[in-house]
Amino acid sequence: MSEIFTGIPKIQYEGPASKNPLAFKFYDPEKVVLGKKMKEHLPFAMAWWHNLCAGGTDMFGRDTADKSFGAEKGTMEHAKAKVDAGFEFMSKLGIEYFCFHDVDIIPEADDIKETNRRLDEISDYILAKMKETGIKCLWGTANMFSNPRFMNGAGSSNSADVFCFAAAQIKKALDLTVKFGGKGYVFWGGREGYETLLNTDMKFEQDNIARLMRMAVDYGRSIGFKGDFYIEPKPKEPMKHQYDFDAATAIGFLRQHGLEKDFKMNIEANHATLAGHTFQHDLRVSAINGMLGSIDANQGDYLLGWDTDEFPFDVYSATMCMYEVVKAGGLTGGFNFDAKCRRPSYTHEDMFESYILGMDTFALGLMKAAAIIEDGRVDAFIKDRYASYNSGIGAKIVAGETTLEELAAYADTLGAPELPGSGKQERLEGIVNQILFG
Ligand code: XUL
Ligand code: CO
Repeated sequence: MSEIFTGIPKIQYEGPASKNPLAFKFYDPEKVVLGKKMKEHLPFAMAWWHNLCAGGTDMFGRDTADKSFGAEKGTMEHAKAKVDAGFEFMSKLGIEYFCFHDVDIIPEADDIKETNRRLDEISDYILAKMKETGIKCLWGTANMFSNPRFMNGAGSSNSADVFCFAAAQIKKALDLTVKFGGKGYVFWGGREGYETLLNTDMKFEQDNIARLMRMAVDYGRSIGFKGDFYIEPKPKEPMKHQYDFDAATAIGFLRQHGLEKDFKMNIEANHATLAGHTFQHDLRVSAINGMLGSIDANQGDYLLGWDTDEFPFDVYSATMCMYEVVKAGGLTGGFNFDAKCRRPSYTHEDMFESYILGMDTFALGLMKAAAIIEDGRVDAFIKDRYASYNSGIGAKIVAGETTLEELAAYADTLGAPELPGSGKQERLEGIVNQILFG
């Protein structure tokens, strides 16, 4: 098989002073941070769809990037060329995982039996490449939002036939995920939501989504899938409202339906910001509920109200992300670059430079988060802020050893209580800046 990305070498770490665009400035896979190698802190994954399929099409114009990789699009030869390109790409960057939707890896046929036959053929081809290179699968999923049949969602569709179609796709995507030894299986509820409540039975739709997820768990476990199922929350786009609005909503849904033991969150930065949260917020919500599973690493544009899926370059946000991940003891999943080059960045070289940007940003984030933790001032401040609960009446509250009457009697003895102490936000922000740039 001949080289596809000719002229692009294996990407090496050259250090912060390097001016070579095709080198890592900060991502040094073997460097030890907080007792662990960078590559172990940061299991990066390539998103098949953006990197190997998307050509820059937007609502106003067709592809700018050529992703044919020397084959005719829409054919199985093209599907195989994408596999060749993908594995060369990951090998050159030292990326150890990939993520995929069923329809990313083959041209979908009209008949699902033929689609599944093509999936069998391509998955044999992918598996051989995995064995040859040691590259692994982070997670798989079924695309249940692009085909017109899913215009009203999959589990939330008004049509039982569409629901069955979704079940069939999930079954096959789970088969493939198990075949690849994938660590996770993702539900991104692309159209699981509504455009208007005038035509929507919200409770029925949500119960049906839970039924589909329960069947997926039962089937997955029956074929030996031991990994995590993930919900990837997103508040809107393509639908006006999506049921997996944010981490808190999705976790509540899972608990309501008894699915919380099998599921974790796959948190995407740009989805969290669309929900009106910071990336860090949704990571924290997931972590404190024991459900921080995996991350779709990207970023949005604060001036735009949609999912721009940009490669992450915001070191501040990546730092706070890595602070959450390190504090949570790491991810069971990894960091999937659910990101695409900007439309005018249409060359093969841009594909590499985008990943270098993303990987360097998270390497910086990791090192800066480690520095914040090692510095200790932020963590010490938080601990001290709640010190009134360490003894006396505070300790009784935490231990559950008091009553509202006792607390009211205690309050009677206080006169005017002292103010709760300065939050010192500006001091803490200054500490973070000092650590990032000092
Ligand atoms: C869409 C999105 C998806 C999921 C997988 O916003 O993030 O690509 O990650 O279906
Ligand atoms: Co995503």
